[in-house]
Amino acid sequence: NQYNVAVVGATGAVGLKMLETLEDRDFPIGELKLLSSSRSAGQKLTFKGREYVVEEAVPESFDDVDIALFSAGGSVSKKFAPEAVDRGAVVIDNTSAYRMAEGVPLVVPEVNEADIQKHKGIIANPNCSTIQMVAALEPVRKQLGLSRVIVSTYQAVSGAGNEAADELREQSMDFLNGEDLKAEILPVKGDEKHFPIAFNALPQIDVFQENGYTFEEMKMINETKKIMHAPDLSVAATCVRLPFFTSHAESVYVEVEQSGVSVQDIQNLLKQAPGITLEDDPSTQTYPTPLTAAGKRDVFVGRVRKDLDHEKGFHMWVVSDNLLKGAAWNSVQIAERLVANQWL
Ligand code: 11C
Repeated sequence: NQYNVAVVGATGAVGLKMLETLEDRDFPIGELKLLSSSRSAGQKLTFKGREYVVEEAVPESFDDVDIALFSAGGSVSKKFAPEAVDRGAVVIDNTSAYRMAEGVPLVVPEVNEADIQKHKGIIANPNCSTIQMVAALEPVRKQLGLSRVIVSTYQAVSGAGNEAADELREQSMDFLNGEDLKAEILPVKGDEKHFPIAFNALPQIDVFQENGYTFEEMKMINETKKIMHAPDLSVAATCVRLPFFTSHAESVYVEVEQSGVSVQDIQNLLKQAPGITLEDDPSTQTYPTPLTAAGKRDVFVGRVRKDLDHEKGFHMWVVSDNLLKGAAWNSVQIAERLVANQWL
């Protein structure tokens, strides 16, 4: 079987990775449509050696489309995802527009693949920093139970899009040349103040909510509970942007429900888990970093340690390419499971 696929937001940081991933995985595509806002329409992109012109998305773009991968911002998804569904497509949406909506599955295949089949046209792809964390924690939760998660993130600028990556590049050059730094995008495009990211760390990702947490932090908290079907799990997050381009890293503290668990027990669970690579050996300085994880589809885990005071507490370091497992690969993986299980 072949499927007609549309990629909405094809020219963006995630859209380009979606095309790369569809090509790498040899996804069974009949016809491919590359769509964008009017601003990027007309650009040319190559897929499997053939050149495609990016078209402006309009409702009729979704006629005859089987699977539509959206990654062009929440407002585009709100406008066009229902149109695509009305025309018979299944939407895999990589924005926050529908993630917490009742009846919309929020899926990380290693955790809750079976939720895909409950879709009513839209399947949501979680936030990148959430995906890698739940993929690493699910094997632990399944076997040992989980009562508490406290995470601090170290996130790449590409999470905020190509403009943020350009801003880091320019500021880094200016900093090294002793010039004044221009900050216009980060921490959040359109927010009141901007601060340099080069040689800095910004404890704000996305806008602040009334409770003092940022939207990124609340995504990690709420999405984790929904994906794991664990409304009572305690989750707290602090999300920080750092000056590197690719991969998010996370320091994760968990409390398991079982007693008497060892570091080796957790390492063994992670070693056997799908989509996880354990890189953990202090004696050889083996642990994942953003640079070593970039360009790879797995979630990498290292630095597994037992808390020194809490018998059921463990710490670990989780790193993954935010544009691949955090976005494009997770979306394509959902599409693969959708067609393999005939859940369209
Ligand atoms: C960041 N995690 O690094 C964000 C990007 O909700 O899909 C992903 C935003 C989202 O800024």
